[in-house]
Amino acid sequence: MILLISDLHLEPERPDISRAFLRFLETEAVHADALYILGDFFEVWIGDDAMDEFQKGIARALKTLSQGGTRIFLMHGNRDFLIGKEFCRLAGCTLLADPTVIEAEGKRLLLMHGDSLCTRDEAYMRLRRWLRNPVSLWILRHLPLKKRRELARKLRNESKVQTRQKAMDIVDVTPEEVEGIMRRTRTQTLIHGHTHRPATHEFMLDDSAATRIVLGDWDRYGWVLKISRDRLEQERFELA
Ligand code: LP5
Repeated sequence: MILLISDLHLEPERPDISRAFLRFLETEAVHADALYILGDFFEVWIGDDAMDEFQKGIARALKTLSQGGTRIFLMHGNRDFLIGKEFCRLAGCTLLADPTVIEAEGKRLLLMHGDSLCTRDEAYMRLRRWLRNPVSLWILRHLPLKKRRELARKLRNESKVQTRQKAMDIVDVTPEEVEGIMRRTRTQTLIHGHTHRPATHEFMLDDSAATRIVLGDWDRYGWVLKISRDRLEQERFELA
């Protein structure tokens, strides 16, 4: 069985979420062949060199899981795209490109964080292009810590203000983008997070049935998608 989660937004200010996550590792993930974390695992990540005790503790918990035999795969989200090799080494996880196609439990699955599908959100697309180009990434990684913290704080504040003013369909995935990438990757099942709108969408892609599963964000509840040969189901559970 494989497990998929995303959008935990782990931070010291939400000990209920990190407690639930640690419990999830010990009770659920430990029995899985692989755990896939599809982005926004942390609330914000400004570089591996800025890792604090909270983040190191999470890395150690993942390492324990990986040493027990569960493979761990991590994809960047829009909050933690600066996670790098050092975190992955500490956590015993493998960084996944966005998008990635995997073959697991007899299924071919397209995995994404989901933010790149929200192309109607032009202001975000501009910001994303700027933040993710190799030159910006190099500059961001080499800024002094104080500057990175300040920049992350300003971006969060501006994002909060602007996101509140955006229409619901602007901040959701664009159907044509979904169809386009599923055609290009020859996949019938897409799994992503980001939008915080957990659901399973069934639709026709050309002449075949297709599915888009949106993973839930961990806030009031925790969410996990469990996939085995005969089952594909997203479960919601209480954090406490
Ligand atoms: O995150 P979420 O889901 O709330 O909103 C996203 C989009 N916003 C973002 C920005 C992040 O929230 C904050 C980034 C965290 C920092 C990570 C490290 C940064 C590196 C810096 C330090 C090394 O991703 C939001 C989408 C929403 O998803 C739904 O898809 O709408 O996009 C925006 O809100 C973008 C705004 O529309 C445009 C923002 C322009 C910012 C202008 C810069 C201001 C500060 C400059 C200071 C020099």
